[in-house]
Amino acid sequence: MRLVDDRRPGFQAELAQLWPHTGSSQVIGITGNPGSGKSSLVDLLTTRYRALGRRVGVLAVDPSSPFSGGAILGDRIRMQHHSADPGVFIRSLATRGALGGLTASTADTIIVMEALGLDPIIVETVGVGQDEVDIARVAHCTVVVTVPGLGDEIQNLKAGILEIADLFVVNKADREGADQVASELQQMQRLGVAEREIPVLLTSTRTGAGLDQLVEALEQHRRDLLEGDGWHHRELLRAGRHLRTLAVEAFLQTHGLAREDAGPRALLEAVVARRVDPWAAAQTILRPQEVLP
Ligand SMILES: Nc1nc2c(ncn2[C@@H]2O[C@H](COP(=O)(O)OP(=O)(O)O)[C@@H](O)[C@H]2O)c(=O)[nH]1
Ligand SMILES: [Mg+2]
Repeated sequence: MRLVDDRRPGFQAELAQLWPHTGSSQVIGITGNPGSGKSSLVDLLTTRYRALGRRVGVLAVDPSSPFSGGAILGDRIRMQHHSADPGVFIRSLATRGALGGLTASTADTIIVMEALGLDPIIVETVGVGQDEVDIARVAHCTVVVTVPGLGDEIQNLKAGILEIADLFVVNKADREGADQVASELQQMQRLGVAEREIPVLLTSTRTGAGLDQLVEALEQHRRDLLEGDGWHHRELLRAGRHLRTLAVEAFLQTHGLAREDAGPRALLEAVVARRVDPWAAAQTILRPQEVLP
């Protein structure tokens, strides 16, 4: 696992060995605004899946703050009571993708978890930016968490969220206004020309309300996908995204562009001095045999 985390030499060969033994675990993505209760939900979901005898993988994608780095302390403490449980495997990953969004190592770590027989594998995203859309290309089921009391709740749901949501969860249902948010989510779907109905569930991690229903909805979603060609379709999307991130990662690495501020120095100097335009510079990287003007 460490080998993959740190992308040490040889990790690809290790993963390649595991690959034939993967492909049946359900990957659940949990996204939504910071503070909406994603980590609390993951915690309670883990407890419920354990009660069903399932071995669970939890992957928390942390914001890679240059200041704090690493994992969020609160989440660490929260998941601590699972850490003594050999049936629960917890991993934190930084979002260190050069292009934003989830890194290739997210998918790689999931593969290791699958090979360990963990099912489901729950991925909690930071809930901001590109990784929110990205998660739908990583998960078989994407859960979008929202809460009452944000003001124009539904308007606040970012564009594109309807396309990625497989389940809506209105968490903090112990608070006022949760029913309102839920019915707005349902109404919004009626207005749109939804090709499928996205279930809306109310949960409270304070009282535990709705958690059994959430597990059942997740199980139902898996059954639905497996019944038709949905599972296969998701697998194709997932493979496409994984290949893309791997290819981009390798390309950036090869051309010294992996770091945000990096690039071939002479080329950068030429761009900054306006001797070369960025479009031509990009072409130069793609076709290094062409000489700089
Ligand atoms: N009232 C209430 N508070 C909650 C609920 N779920 C989470 N919280 C609180 O909301 C805060 C953020 O929760 P957290 O799980 O860290 O959210 P995340 O940032 O989305 O992972 C914490 O203080 C939780 O105790 C809930 O169902 N009801
Ligand atoms: Mg969290």
